[in-house]
Amino acid sequence: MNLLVTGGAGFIGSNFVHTTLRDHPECRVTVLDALTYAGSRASLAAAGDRITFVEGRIEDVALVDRLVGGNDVVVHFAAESHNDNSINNPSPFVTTNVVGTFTLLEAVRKHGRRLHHVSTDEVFGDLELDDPERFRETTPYNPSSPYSATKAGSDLLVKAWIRTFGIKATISNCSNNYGPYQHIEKFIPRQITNVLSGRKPRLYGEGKNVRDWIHVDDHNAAVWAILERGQPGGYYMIGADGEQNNKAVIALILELMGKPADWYDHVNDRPGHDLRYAIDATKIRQELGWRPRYTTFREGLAATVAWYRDNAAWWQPIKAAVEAKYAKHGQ
Ligand code: NAD
Ligand code: TDX
Repeated sequence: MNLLVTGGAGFIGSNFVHTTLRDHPECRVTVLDALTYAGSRASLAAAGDRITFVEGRIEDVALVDRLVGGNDVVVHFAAESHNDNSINNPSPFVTTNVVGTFTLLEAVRKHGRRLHHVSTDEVFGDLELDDPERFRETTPYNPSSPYSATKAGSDLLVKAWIRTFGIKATISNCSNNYGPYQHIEKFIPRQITNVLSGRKPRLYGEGKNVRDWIHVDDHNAAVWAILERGQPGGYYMIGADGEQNNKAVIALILELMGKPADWYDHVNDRPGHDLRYAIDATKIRQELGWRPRYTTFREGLAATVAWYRDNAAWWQPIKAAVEAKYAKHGQ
């Protein structure tokens, strides 16, 4: 199988490439990535010359047409992915997430190729802390931020292309990922690298907000289950029953890193901050037999702390600039 992986130099995409080379050596992998601030060739260094790397944008019609035509399956990770950035400057989110996905869809339609579209639980909006409901495949879309609105837009385009044009596509909506190669602007690696740099972790607001954490390898195993056994036109929720509030996550990071429990700062909250995400992954568990391998958050988080400790060369050069950007917003 010839796989085109968009966004393969980013966090989840690079882990997907490494998983694929290890577990599916029969696949030929081409990565299409624009190498924005979030993408890095260093995240693919371990793949060596076993992949073809193309630097380019998913909105480039001619390039996308050629690459989609030359592959069997497209796994679409490329996106602008950070909520805080989408609040400060929404424009690239519309271009990449909406126009980029549209460009891929038109090429997939023309060439009759299979597409898997990687999306997020944030398209469903948020839940109250005490709501017994969790997001499932039938939950209505209700996004809150410019990021989640553009991801919702991209999902709806894929759904329309499935129904109207009969393209062979699947969609997954996953909860918050953590693991190696995650950009240090994101919550967990920001706090780990803060501690490693002698800075206190930074908690938005009171820290009551809940996220449903999943290790990136479990997310990618679910994507593979969909590629191999998913129903054409099917939608799948991916989550590992990992609900934690942000305060508890910081407490665990401090404990794992040998710091006092109160060694963190409260900083400005995120405007429109979603309160809680929670996934009901019954469908993918029952229909595709997928199960998360990381059953405790502590185990996955300890491995992630060790990865950032061992790979300082990957994140240290950008740490000061990331923190300077946050400081401008009192975060
Ligand atoms: P990331 O920001 O780490 O990586 C995105 C990658 O896409 C980068 O390598 C970047 O260079 C590339 N890219 C950006 N714009 C591009 C463009 N116009 N053309 C080509 N490449 C471009 O993101 P991530 O966290 O790895 O997320 C990957 C996907 O998974 C996204 O679609 C995101 O919405 C989704 N997702 C992420 C999470 C999470 O917790 N991180 C959870 C659920 C779903
Ligand atoms: O320094 C911080 N302090 C803090 O308290 C940062 C960066 C974040 N937070 C809070 C905000 C959120 O409640 O932590 C939580 C997680 O924040 P992010 O890492 O920015 O993730 P989130 O906004 O939940 O979105 C993530 O999960 C869904 C990914 O970035 C998205 O790409 C994915 O779709």
